Amino acid sequence: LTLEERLASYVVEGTKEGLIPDLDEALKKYSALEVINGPLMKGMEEVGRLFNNNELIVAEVLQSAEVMKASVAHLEQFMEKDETSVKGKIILATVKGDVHDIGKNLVEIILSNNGYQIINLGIKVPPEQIIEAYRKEKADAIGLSGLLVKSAQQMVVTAQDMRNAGIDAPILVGGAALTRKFTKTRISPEYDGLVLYAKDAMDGLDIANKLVD
Ligand code: B1M
Repeated sequence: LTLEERLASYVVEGTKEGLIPDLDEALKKYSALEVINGPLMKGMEEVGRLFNNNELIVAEVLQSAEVMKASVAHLEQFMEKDETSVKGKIILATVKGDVHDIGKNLVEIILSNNGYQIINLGIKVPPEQIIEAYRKEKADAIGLSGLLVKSAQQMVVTAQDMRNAGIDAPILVGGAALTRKFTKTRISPEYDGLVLYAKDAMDGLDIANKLVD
């Protein structure tokens, strides 16, 4: 197997044996983020495909998730850091009913490496908790992540609850459950502030930078 194929296969097989030396090898060729977005994400996509075909069980997907998390944890130290003063404060949450957090945590790393203070509320976060945190932290924006089809609907509910609570801070949304179109036609009409869709973590950073400028 090539180095890239090996990296994808650690994720697919859910094994960490040999992972770290291969990640270090890959860093000679690629940036940390390229390793994540390239071979590791390719492995995750394959996991999703196999899971969909009932060729993997949840316990196996969890092991794949562990490999992805360990890889991101190792690669984080090699990511570019912008040491400038705090640009803004952003709340992050995976919406109610959804446990997927690898993408959200990647967004946290990218944003905090680039001057943002992140309040990460974790997974399965109900709207009330987001509203409470927003008020307590006086955040500049709220980031919602969701990977399940039902999470897209949950974002609509979350936006309604936030509007009812009188909040109109910008909302950044992302995760495989969403599309730009869904964001525009379903979430935005339920909210008074801006609702912006990010296709990946770097896109999330670009949008956050535009918001604070
Ligand atoms: Co789940 N799962 N899962 N799963 N899982 C999916 C999402 C699924 C598509 C797999 C499939 O069937 N093909 C499917 C959803 C189907 C649907 O609703 N249409 C699914 C399912 C069905 C389920 C369960 C229901 C399975 C079950 O129990 N029967 C269950 C749900 C539990 C729940 O949430 N209530 C479940 C559970 C799990 C595990 C716990 C085993 C594990 C998650 C572990 C964890 O996160 N700690 C897991 C995993 C790993 C996946 C797949 C395989 C991979 C997800 C992932 O981590 N990708 C996934 C299939 C797939 O997506 N290919 C699948 C890597 C990650 C970096 O990408 O999160 O998309 P992602 O983030 C991207 C962008 O989306 C974006 O930036 C990142 C890249 O830079 N982004 C944002 C994300 N959030 C953002 C927020 C932003 C901006 C950008 O701003 C705020």
